[in-house]
Amino acid sequence: MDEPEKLDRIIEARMKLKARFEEKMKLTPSVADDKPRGTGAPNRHGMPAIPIGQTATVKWPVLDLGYQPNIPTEKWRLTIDGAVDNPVKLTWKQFLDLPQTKDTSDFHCVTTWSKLNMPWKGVSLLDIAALVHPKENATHIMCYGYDTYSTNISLEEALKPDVLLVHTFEGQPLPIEHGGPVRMITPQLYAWKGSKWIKRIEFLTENKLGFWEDRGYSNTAYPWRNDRYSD
Ligand SMILES: Nc1nc2c(c(=O)[nH]1)N[C@H]1C(S)=C(S)[C@@H](COP(=O)(O)O)O[C@H]1N2
Ligand SMILES: [Mo]
Repeated sequence: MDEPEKLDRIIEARMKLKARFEEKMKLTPSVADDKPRGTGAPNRHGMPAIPIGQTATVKWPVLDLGYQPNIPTEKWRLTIDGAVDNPVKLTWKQFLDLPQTKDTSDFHCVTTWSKLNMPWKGVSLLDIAALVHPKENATHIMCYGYDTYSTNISLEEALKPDVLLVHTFEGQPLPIEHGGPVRMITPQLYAWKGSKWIKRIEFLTENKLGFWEDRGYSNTAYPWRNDRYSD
C-alpha cells in the first residue's frame, strides 16, 4: 500500500471513530459541567485553568514507582491489541511515520500540582485507534508501562483530540524521568491516567482497574470534580 493511500485510510477511520464517540465526549464532565470547580480564566474547554485543590507549579515534578526504565529507541516497541481488528506492534520508525500532532496543554497531578501550557508533540491516540480499528464493542483501554504500571481509561476520554502519545516536549526528546521515549498525556483527567514509558495499549470490552485504580484512586479522575479517590 503506498503512503498517501495509507494516510487516507487513517484519516477516514479517524473521522468515523470521532463520529462514533462525539456525543459521549460532549457529555464528559471536563467539557460538559456547568459548575466546574476551580479558579482562574477558562481554558479552551471552558473549565477554570486551575482545578479545585490544585496549585500551579513552574517546576515539573517526577512521579514513578521507584524505577525508571531506560528503553533505547532501537529496542522500543509499542503493542496495540485486544478488541481491535488490526493489532500492531510498532517499531520506533513506524511510530514516527504516523501522523504527528503538536499541542499545548495542561497537566494536573492528583498530588495537587498543575503545570500549565506544556508544548508537546506526538501521535494522537485517535490516530492510533484509527490504525488498529477498535471492535464495535470496545469501551475502554488499559495502558501498560515498561515499569509494570497500568492505568484504565474509557474510550470517550481516550479518543479526545488532546490525548497524545508524546515523544517531544519543548522541542526536545521527552526526558527518561518523564516517561521517554514515549508517554501518554490526558490533559482533561488527572495525570496518572497517562502512562509513562508506554509499552502496550489493550482495547477492552469492559472496564478493568489499573495500578492506582486498584489501590483506591478514582476510575474516572475528573480534575474539576475533585474526583481523586473511589468511593
Ligand atoms: N509508567 C508509569 N506512568 C505513570 C506513573 C508511573 O509511576 N509509572 N505515574 C503517574 C503519575 S501518578 C503522574 S502524576 C504522572 C507523573 O508524570 P511526571 O513524572 O512526568 O510528572 O505520570 C503518571 N504515569
Ligand atoms: Mo500523580
